[in-house]
Amino acid sequence: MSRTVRTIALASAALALVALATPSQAASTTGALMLTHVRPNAAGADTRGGTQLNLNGEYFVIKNVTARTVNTGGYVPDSTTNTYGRALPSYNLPAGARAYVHTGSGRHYRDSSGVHHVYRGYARHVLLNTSTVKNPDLRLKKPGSLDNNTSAGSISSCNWNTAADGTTYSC
Ligand SMILES: [Ca+2]
Ligand SMILES: [Ca+2]
Ligand SMILES: [Ca+2]
Repeated sequence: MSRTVRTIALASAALALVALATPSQAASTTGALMLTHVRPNAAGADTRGGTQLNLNGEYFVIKNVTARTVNTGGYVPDSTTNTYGRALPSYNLPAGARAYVHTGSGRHYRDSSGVHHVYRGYARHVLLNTSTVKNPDLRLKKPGSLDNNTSAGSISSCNWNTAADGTTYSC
């Protein structure tokens, strides 16, 4: 075995070990914020008589993985099936903290268990309940990125396929 072949073989063995040790659903990020969970299908009926219901029951969860406060303003959630992903509102998320990013309207706040809540202000549900065509279904992109359904600017992603009613999925 030549040195090159042996080096490649060792590298492959090391990669195989890493693959075994890493859960397939582990959330990850290359930036300051990470998508950790998603609830694409709000509990109960989504609409009734043309009225959108429980918009804030549809959400995703982000975590500040850094040791400093990060302002969420400008980060772009890009659903890969549409192009109306407005940037996140300005909100100071403390180091290590998590925030539920709700689809509907409300006043951003920190709840009694220390989890934060941020509101996107949509008047309709925006995360597909069934999304089996695209992978991932949602990307979080760094500020200044476009909602153009490509990976450009992506720091973290989430895929769910078919989302059951009122069920939260790990990213
Ligand atoms: Ca939905
Ligand atoms: Ca529902
Ligand atoms: Ca999109």
